[in-house]
Amino acid sequence: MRNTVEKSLVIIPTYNEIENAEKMVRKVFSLQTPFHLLIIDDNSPDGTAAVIKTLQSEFEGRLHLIERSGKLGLGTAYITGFKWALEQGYDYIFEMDCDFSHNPDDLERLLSAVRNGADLAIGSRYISGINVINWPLGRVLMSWFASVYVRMVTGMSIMDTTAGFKCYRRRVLEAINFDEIRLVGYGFQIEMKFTTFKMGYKIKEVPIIFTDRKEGTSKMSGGIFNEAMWGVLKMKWRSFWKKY
Ligand SMILES: Nc1nc2c(ncn2[C@@H]2O[C@H](COP(=O)(O)OP(=O)(O)OP(=O)(O)O)[C@@H](O)[C@H]2O)c(=O)[nH]1
Ligand SMILES: [Mg+2]
Repeated sequence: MRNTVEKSLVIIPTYNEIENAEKMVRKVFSLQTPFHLLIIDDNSPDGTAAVIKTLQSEFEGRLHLIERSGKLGLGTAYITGFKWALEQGYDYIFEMDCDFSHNPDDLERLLSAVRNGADLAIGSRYISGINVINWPLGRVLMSWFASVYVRMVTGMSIMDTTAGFKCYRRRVLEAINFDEIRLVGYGFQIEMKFTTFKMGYKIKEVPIIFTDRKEGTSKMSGGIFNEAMWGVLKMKWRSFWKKY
């Protein structure tokens, strides 16, 4: 029989986040909800994984680490984390960045949305105006128009389609065939939402304020943007043919 105490896991992929890693771990464990953390580190050259290992004895049983051999991308990092979370029996599974763009204080608001009936809660920058701090205007516009484009192509009513701050109810991840998730980067975030949407699960956007990273370096690249633009069309096409 499964444990009756509900368990929440926050998955954080890291690549060269040494400036943020310890601060992030301490912040998450200072919250009232007893979240567990899973860090998926891709052999960061700056030694992020070593920092996590030194903290593991202090937070025994709550701080978990999976080390991969090299930079394999955000999408596969999350899929590795999702599979682990399901095996370990977690009920609520979160995605969050390590760079404090996502405010850990909002984890509890996402959790409440799912506890109150949503299957997927999305920390949304665009549900009440545009809540992005310190991004150059060009990047804000690109992200906002990308969301409009994705809504048009997919028919989803989600305002922040590329958001990466989320809480899934376990049953959503159990229902997704991860082998069929093709896109990486921002495309991965879109495809996970589209898959959840197509299966008819209840999606709720929770307004958040997103702040550009202060420490560490960006892993964003133009390639990821192109992949998302073309990938969304291909994704819609595949889903159209699957119906017939
Ligand atoms: N494990 C793993 N983590 C990654 C990889 N790429 C990015 N990350 C992590 O994923 C999260 C989001 O990456 P960011 O670099 O912040 O991407 P972004 O938010 O689009 O761009 P910036 O905030 O401008 O840097 C961070 O915690 C990164 O450390 C990767 O290939 N593997
Ligand atoms: Mg970031």
